[in-house]
Amino acid sequence: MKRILTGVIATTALLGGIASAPAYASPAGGNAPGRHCVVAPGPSTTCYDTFREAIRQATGGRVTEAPSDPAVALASAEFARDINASGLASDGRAPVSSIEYENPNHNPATLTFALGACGSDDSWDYGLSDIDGVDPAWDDRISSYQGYNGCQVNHYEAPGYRGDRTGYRNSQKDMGSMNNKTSSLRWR
Ligand SMILES: [Ca+2]
Ligand SMILES: [Ca+2]
Repeated sequence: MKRILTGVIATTALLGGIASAPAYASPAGGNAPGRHCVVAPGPSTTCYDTFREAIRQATGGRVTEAPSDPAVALASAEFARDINASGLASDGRAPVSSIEYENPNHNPATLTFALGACGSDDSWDYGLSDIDGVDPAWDDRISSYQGYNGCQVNHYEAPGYRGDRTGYRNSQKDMGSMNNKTSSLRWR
């Protein structure tokens, strides 16, 4: 099933079975650089002061002891195991699909997409056609990323999955020519 996040139009029909995910409040001016933001189905974006709190919220309280430094978390096999294991729970909450980072090498500000796990085939599972719809502060800002729960991520230069792209990958510490260009994304 494909789920499309337009950023401005979100209906329960579009979101199917994950519409029952816990409600996340909309940000109230919480998109300043340096924050740790979580995108849940809806879509809704909520930002937190610390990476640990963002991960706690993104995993529905299942991962409470994430390292406070995102780069340290990304280097931790235990953290990856915890994030993937948290996606196995069938409580209606969407598992973490990927974590996107402001700078290369997985730091310091983060944007966690908790849209769901990904299937094993080559068709895409989730799409965000314009990152402005969830957080304009993140347009042309992503510089590294890591997929979880079976997800590979494709990053596109322009809205609507157009322009240059990274191709579907599980992780990049350095996005090369796509550094600071992402305006739309797909997960598979
Ligand atoms: Ca950047
Ligand atoms: Ca762009």
